[in-house]
Amino acid sequence: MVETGIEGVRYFPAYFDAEAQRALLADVEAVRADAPFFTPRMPRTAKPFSVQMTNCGPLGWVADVDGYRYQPLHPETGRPWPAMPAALTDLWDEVAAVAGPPEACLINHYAAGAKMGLHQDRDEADFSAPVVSVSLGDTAVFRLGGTKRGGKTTSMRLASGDVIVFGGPARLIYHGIDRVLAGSSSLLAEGGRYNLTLRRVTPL
Ligand code: MD3
Ligand code: FE
Repeated sequence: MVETGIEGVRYFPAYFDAEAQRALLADVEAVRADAPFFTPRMPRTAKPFSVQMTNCGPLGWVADVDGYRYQPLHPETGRPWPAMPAALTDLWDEVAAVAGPPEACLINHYAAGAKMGLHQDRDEADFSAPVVSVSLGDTAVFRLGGTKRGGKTTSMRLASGDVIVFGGPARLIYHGIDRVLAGSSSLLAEGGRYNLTLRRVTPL
């Protein structure tokens, strides 16, 4: 574990080795075969995100004209989200330091050119548990700010296999992905990046 100098942010570079990354990639491919990626949209304007999303676990995060929310069913197939892979619940048990299991794993897919603007994650009913992020594939240029919009920001690179945990005072920080560095990893044959975020949604 590496101290980031940002209170509440714990960084585990190369937490997953190459073999574990390939196993996790197979888990993601099994999830997407059952729960296809959908294109989230901004509430009201319906402007599409450049990132595609799916989920596993009992709840999944969705974004459409009606708003942002967690729900138990895929918005397009109407089926429950696939089960959370054991490798992810094991990761949560090792790094989250809370009593309950993760309830949602949001999977973001960044194809060439995709990015994510600065935002807070605040659609959960309880912020006492951390958010745990796993990166797979091409390296992302990640931006972190403070808990108020418009403050100073810092940049970090998240590479394939890296885990980063946001808890306590960092749970509500602004964050986003400026860009993904094409060709920086050979994990995905087609290039691009997956990010998996494990979350608690309901109070413990
Ligand atoms: C800090 N994902 O899914 S991961 C998201 O790489 C999201 O796809 C980005 O922001 C991605 O909401 C960034 C790092 C991350 C994820 C969730 C956080 C940082 C966070 C939640 C709270 C604070
Ligand atoms: Fe986020």
